Amino acid sequence: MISTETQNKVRFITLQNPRHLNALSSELCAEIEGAINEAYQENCVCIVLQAECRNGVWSAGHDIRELPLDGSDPLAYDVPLEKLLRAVQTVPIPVIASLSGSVWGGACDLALSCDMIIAVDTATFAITPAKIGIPYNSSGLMHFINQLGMNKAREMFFTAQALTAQEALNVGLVNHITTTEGLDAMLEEKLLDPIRRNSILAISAMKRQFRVLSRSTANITAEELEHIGNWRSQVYHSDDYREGVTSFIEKRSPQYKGNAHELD
Ligand code: YXS
Repeated sequence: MISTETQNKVRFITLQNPRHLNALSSELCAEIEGAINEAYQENCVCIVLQAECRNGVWSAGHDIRELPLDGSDPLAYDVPLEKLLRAVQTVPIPVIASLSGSVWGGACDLALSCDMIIAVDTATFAITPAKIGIPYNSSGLMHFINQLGMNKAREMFFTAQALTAQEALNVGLVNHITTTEGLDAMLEEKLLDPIRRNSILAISAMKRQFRVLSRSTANITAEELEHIGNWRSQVYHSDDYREGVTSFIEKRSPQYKGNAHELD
């Protein structure tokens, strides 16, 4: 249901079930989650989620046919889709959603869970539980509130209407939009090449910090603050940090050798 490819330390994970509009079945969610963890274990510096679209659909969201009708929570903590969303948010390297089509429901939340989104100008974004009578879960609502602010989040959930790519760019949901023909080139130029040139040790520490800070309400626990301090200290005591500073002074490109696992 997926294919994977590595290009110069970046792992591309492609959803390949267009027949079913890449509906996020338990099987597909588990395959994507496994590929994400594998990319990190194999020391990739970045992950790109992309899809083979049909009818302009990147993914139609949770497989509706799998939604339980026995009264159990369709979005419980341990359902495959929720485990996938957490895997995207916690894997300590950047995950980029490259959207060549529309995302619906849980697929919209999957895109929001990524660190950045690049999309074609015909992409649309819809979160549709209200259309299907589903009370979305709190962690999902928090994603949208954090990314979009209360009013835009409430509009998306209450109307279940799709945002256009331009509207998504206007509210900061999307980092870049481009044409279908220009998507891969812009992804490389704007995001992948710069990330490849930078220190993955520093990036990984900051991804871990973003995760803690984005989940914090008004107060962060003392332990979380100390954990952040520890990640940062490991980086600024690292060879990468010295290499970053030295290479700048010596007017040459940095050659980083750090590894995200050093912070595990
Ligand atoms: O009739 P066949 O067997 O060919 O199947 C049809 C659709 O039933 C099927 N399909 C899906 N199957 C399972 N889960 C889905 N989410 C899903 N979406 C579609 O795919 C075949 C082609 O669909 P069709 O004819 O409607 O294609 P289309 O090109 O006319 O329209 C594409 C869509 C995506 C606009 C349309 O299929 C659609 O609106 N799908 C539902 C999108 C949606 O609401 N997704 C949210 C799923 S629930 C979820 O993600 C969370 C639990 S929540 O709701 O809380 O966000």
